[in-house]
Amino acid sequence: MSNQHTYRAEKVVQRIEQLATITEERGCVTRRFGTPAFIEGAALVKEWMDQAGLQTKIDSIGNVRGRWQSNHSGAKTLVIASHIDTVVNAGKYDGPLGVIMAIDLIEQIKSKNISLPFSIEIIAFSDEEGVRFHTTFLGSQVITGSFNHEWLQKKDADGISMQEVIEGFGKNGTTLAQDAIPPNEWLGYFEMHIEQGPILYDKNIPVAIVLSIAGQKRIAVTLNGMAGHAGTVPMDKRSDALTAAAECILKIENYAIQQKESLVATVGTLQIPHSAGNVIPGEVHFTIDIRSGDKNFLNEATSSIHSICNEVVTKRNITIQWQLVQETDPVATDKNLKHLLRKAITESDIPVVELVSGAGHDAVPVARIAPIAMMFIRCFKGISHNPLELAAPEDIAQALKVADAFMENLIDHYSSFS
Ligand code: HGY
Ligand code: MN
Ligand code: MN
Repeated sequence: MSNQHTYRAEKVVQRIEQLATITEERGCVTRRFGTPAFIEGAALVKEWMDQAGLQTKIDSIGNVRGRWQSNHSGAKTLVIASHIDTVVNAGKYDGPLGVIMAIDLIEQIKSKNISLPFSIEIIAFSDEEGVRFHTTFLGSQVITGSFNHEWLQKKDADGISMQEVIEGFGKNGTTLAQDAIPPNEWLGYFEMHIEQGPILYDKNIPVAIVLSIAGQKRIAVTLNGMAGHAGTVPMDKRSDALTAAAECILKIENYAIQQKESLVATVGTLQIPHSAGNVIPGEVHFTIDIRSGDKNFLNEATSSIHSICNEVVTKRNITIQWQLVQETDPVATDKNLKHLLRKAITESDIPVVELVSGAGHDAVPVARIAPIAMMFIRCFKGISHNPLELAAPEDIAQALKVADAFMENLIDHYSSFS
């Protein structure tokens, strides 16, 4: 590995560590959309983009954007992006790695003083995870013009609306539409991201090409039974919302295990309002995250899981509210961009691995209006959404080498037209 790539990778890791010190909670990494920690982290990323000589701004949904304008008339825009919001108690690499590597990539190209045949815009998206308002891809949906203005009224767990959060960082929901990049201006989209799975780790290969990204549905479930005295209500006279939820959750897991070749389903949150040790739970809220690479099967599996829950609550004399909060179809990456990325990997003497992404990414809303490409970078045992998340500097160096070659291929390809 060249010293240059090793040095650049070490600088990427330093920035990863620096950004990770900016968090809502000491002792772990949490930077949810629109929080003071998020705003501070965005300012740091904007500083790095300024240092790279880009035209920078923070847009009305909090995306941090750095643009290198081509002087070719009619030049389209290549967006290189990922996200800087995190889940709760997150790893340091999920999102920030792709943004920080993108800034390094541009610095590298700028040092060559070439005439860029297309514009490049680096974007640090503000809400890929959807942790605060349970609507993922807020930043990329603004960029692609698919943001639903009704979401502005959504409230977080503290009753604060999205509109208030946006006003809190000095922006205004009425200008969201102006922040979109019109479909005809897109050349394409490129995202670098840790794999968040174990395949590259097991194969001992540093990077992979993403073939497609699984579709997902997020469901919010409320079960209502009858709160009661833990000491006086006989066991056969209860409508216990928590035991009903427990039976639903285990049956959902069992169903997904039976369909494990093409499905994952996860109950990631469970809330018991007004809970107390001596009270039979009368109300429970939980969320179901259902994913599949096959759109029809995703729909089929979701209705099967709904039926499973209905059967459980009927026999337990519980009522159920089932709300589809968010859904995205599976998307495929672009064959021309895949070809250039495959070429770059081969030129870097790395075996070509092609993977389907079970994780969602900001590339999903972009795929609706522009060609997308994604490159995965190996992470330690595939661990992610966990403080143990880690990408080795030598893998980042290899990924930078591939990304350099990919950008050269793109620039050569489009220079021949302009
Ligand atoms: O949940 C996901 O797939 C991503 O981490 N937002
Ligand atoms: Mn991510
Ligand atoms: Mn994530």
